[in-house]
Amino acid sequence: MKSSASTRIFEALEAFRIEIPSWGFANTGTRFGKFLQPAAATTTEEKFSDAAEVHRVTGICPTIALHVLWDLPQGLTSTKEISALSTGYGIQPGSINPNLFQDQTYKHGSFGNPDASIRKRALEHTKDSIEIAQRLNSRDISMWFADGSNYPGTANIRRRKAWFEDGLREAHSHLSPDQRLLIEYKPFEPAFYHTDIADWGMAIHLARTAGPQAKVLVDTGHHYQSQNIEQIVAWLLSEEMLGGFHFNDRRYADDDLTIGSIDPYQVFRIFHEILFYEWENDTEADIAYMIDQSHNLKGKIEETIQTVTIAQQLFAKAALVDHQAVSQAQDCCDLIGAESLLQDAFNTDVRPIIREWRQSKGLPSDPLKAFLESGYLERITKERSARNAQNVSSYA
Ligand code: PSV
Ligand code: MN
Repeated sequence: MKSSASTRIFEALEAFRIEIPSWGFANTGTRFGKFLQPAAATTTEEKFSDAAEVHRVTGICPTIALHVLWDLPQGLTSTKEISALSTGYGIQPGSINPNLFQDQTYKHGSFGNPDASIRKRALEHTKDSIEIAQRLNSRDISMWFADGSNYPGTANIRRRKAWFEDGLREAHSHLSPDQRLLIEYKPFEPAFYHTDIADWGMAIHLARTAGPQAKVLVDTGHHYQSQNIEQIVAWLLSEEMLGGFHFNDRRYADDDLTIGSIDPYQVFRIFHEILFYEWENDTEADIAYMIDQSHNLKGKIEETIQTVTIAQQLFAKAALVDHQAVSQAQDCCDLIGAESLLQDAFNTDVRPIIREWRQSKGLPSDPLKAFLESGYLERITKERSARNAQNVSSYA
């Protein structure tokens, strides 16, 4: 007989899937330079292969997020190659990310550019991305804009807002009924004075203006220091506007560090708000859990496995919270009682039960160990090192 804790954890693990980003396997760095890794992926095929390896040992990463420019350089024509890779490696294309920031034309913005012909070009790329997603059976199109300005007075903030409203409304009209447009916000970087979609308030406004299939995407690194992210999550849930997450951890800015490496309790609190909402409303929140990290020093596949297993642990811990008891404690203002219910769940070692669950699924009980013993890393290091020694481009 399973204890109620293990039943809760088993149920939570059955439901928990997390998407990995193709760009997490490629060489990346900082604005100060890149340290190339001999085993980094240099082609889209290698990214699929690495993602398949992560899924093989964890069992919870069936999809890979794709960035159009980096993974589908020929746009719509590249969908044939992606479909073949998906079949070959048993990994489904996940969210599709248009690239509206890298091309020289986007120096002064994309949807918010004062030049109508550049706005049109950005919209065409977005429409192509929606069609790419349709051809690949991907549901979500993740919109992140680097648009903004560096100096006061240099941009008409209100007009740019209106251009964003128009562009997103138009993009939304091209979605098929089951697709979603996820709108990601970020308060700074690459722009340092104003960002056109700087916070969740702006994102929710634009999503509502765009149409019913537009939702907000919360990238955990896209907040100011010490901002209460779980409160934002709770509000978005209550407004039925939370579409998904880009998980990563941060110490200072948008650092894209391993999930939970700096503040695991933060991730736990986010998961708790979601599971508490689901319990209270007897519903399943339709949320895409995705990772958005770049590992310029840690081994890429190893780090992705580490991230996925930590996310799984934190989700399992959150599933241990006794919602009925929290609700009662909140109602009678039993502060220590309510808080302790969260702390007790967070402090429970869920790893033995997760190992049991993995065994019940025929998965390795220690995914990282299984990967390191598989010989895959040695093989790709040999195969890729020469190419990586020359390849200084990032992401693609
Ligand atoms: C921007 O910082 C971001 O979070 C967006 O989601 C991009 O698509 C991703 O990182 C990769 O640059
Ligand atoms: Mn992101």
